[in-house]
Amino acid sequence: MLSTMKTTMTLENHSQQAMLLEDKYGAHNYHPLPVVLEKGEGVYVWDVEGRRYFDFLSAYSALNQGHNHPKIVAALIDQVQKLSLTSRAFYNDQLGVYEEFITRYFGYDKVLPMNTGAEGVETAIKLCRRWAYEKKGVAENQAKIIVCEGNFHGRTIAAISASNDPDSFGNFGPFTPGFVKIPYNDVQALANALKDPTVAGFLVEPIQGEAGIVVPDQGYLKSCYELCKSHRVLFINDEIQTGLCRTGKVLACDHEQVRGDILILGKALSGGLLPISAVLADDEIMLCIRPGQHGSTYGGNPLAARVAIAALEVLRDEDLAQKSAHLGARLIQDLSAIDHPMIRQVRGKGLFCAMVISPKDGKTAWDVCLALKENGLLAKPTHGDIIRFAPPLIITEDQLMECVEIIRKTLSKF
Ligand code: IF1
Repeated sequence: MLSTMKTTMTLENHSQQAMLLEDKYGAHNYHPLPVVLEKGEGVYVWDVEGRRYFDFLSAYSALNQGHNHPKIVAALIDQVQKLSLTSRAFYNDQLGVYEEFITRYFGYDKVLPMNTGAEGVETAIKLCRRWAYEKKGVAENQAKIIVCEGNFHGRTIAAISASNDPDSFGNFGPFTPGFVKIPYNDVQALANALKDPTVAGFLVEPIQGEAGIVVPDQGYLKSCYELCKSHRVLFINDEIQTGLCRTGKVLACDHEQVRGDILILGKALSGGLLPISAVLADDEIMLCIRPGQHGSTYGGNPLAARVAIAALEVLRDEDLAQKSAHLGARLIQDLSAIDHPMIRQVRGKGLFCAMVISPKDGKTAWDVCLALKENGLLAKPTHGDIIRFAPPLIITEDQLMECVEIIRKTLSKF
């Protein structure tokens, strides 16, 4: 039916038809930019009308290696033709190899493989609470986890219970107890909260992504880590968005030589090919969960194991941390040099950059993103006035300069 309709439609209608189908048959839990994508390769995506765009969102840093990286796709195709899923009821020949690879890659004793970032966060919360009762001696059901205002740790009930963003938690109550909220980038606030002996963990994003790429003061993470250490509280590092070379280091916490007690990874762990997340910790924490006490159907599947190894090898072999550091400094410098009344601030670290936009003549960040789309660059605002600029880390300097010119030219029209 649809295919015959497609031949009789003008090209422009392909997009309209796709958007109408989503509107009619899909939940309205998103408000996407009006562009319908059909193909992706490297830093580029194409819409159904054949127009090419630079992808400056990278699926919120799930595509650090670019769209359909050939090495990662090859690993997926090879494995999917052999064995994709066993469940954890049985062993498979790929999981142990992956577990050894990723634990050595990041320097932890063990990994608990999951699928989405939110599941990784939930896993970390459960590990932290279990450690508090079994190792720290906190009374049962009394463990608290400190979180920061402005955080984003996923869309689950526990994650939104930790959120102070009404868009995240509004009308989804009742909420999970045991979260203490403090201001981000405020060491004294953490010190005060740590006076409570029932505190088990401090869950933090090294740079707050959804909040609009909020970079804390130099030394903040180190100070928080030291405070956690001195109070026997676990530093839980949510690197789902900031990790895997995005900010110019393998992990954002590497900028301050901080090693979290629990490390949560997701997104680019699969290079954008399928949902893969991972929680890493040493034995004292990880062995608090025993057989039958946690897991998931797809967690640790052999397909994810192969894909994740390839995704991590690409980050290492193409030195994407150094590329992100070098090109990110150039991007932030060049965007900061654009003189325009709508630009309130440019900030970021590596190729993890944000431009804060002030409305002008009724035009907002959304209008800027619509105009950027017309000029061949896809980005999307967060919190209304912040445009995130986060291209795949494989972008070349020439391509980046072309994108800076697109941004400059687009803004000049406002
Ligand atoms: C959406 C932004 C939102 C995350 C951190 C855990 C998760 C995320 C630091 C959960 C996921 C995604 C979710 C996605 C858009 C994007 C996002 F922060 F990146 F901008 F929503 F706020 N911790 N962030 O950033 O991982 O379960 O999604 O795999 O919800 O549309 P997930």
